[in-house]
Amino acid sequence: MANSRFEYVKSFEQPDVLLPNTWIVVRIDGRGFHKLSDHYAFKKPNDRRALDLMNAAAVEVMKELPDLCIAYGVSDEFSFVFHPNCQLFERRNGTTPSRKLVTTIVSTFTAHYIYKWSEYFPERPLLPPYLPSFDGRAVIYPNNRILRDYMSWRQVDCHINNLYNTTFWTMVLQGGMSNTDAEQELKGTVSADKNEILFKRFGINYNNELEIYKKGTVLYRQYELEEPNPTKSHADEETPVVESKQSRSQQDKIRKLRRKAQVVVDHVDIIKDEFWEKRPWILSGNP
Ligand code: DGT
Ligand code: MG
Ligand code: MG
Ligand code: MG
Ligand code: MG
Repeated sequence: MANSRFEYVKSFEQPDVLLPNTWIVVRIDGRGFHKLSDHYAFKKPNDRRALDLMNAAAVEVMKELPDLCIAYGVSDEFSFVFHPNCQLFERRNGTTPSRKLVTTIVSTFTAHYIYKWSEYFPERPLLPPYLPSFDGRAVIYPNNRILRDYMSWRQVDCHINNLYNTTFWTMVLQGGMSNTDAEQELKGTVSADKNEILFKRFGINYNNELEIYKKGTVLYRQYELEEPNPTKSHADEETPVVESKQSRSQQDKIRKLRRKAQVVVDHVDIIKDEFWEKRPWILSGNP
């Protein structure tokens, strides 16, 4: 582009770089899904089709961006995780702009969510002004332990909210209580109290609820490498600093392997070591 007297406006664009060699998590969240879920009559507390649609859109994001190594979703949110050795958008030069990653993920996810909507809700066409949109943010985490604590935080949140919502909506829908009365009774209760209300009053054993509701959804790539009986734990070892040592062709090879791998949709514990020990490639980033 030729120089023009207008070009100086470029200097107003400020960098928003993400530190190199760190985990990057982009978390997206549905905007105003409280209203949206009411409008399209999502089942309370959990709508299986709505969750399946979230997961299907997230799988497409994983397929389009092979640099993603794991994702975790619950309710109207999804966290997408880039490995420290990821060189998407020229991270090699330390110049991955946060906004570029976030906007790419948010728009790719939203596009697929809307595209697939009619497959999951054929009888409820999307109509303005109730169109789904998502916000997003990128956060960096300096090591494996903190990345795993982030993932654990989201899964604990899933558990706490789901136990509350399951109890609340059972009291309202099966127990005939008003929203305010149920809310009042649940104020200050701990998990054991809610389990007891469910079991004693409604004969519901919370443990028998679906795993997708209790644990949320984890997406990762499956290779032939799975270690069925891990003998040695690599899960807590720090990621070696490989960024500057991986050549472009190595990166391309890894991307190819990742593209070919199947994206698995799972509903399992990601807090304990077992999940990470069985799939060492997620933390090692290779492939
Ligand atoms: P935001 O994120 O600040 O724009 O506002 P919301 O309304 O999206 O609030 P948020 O993200 O804190 O909470 C998620 C909302 O989505 C919550 O009100 C319940 C609703 N939601 C998500 N999944 C389901 C579902 O499976 N069934 C029903 N009935 N509602 C759901
Ligand atoms: Mg939000
Ligand atoms: Mg939301
Ligand atoms: Mg949310
Ligand atoms: Mg362009």
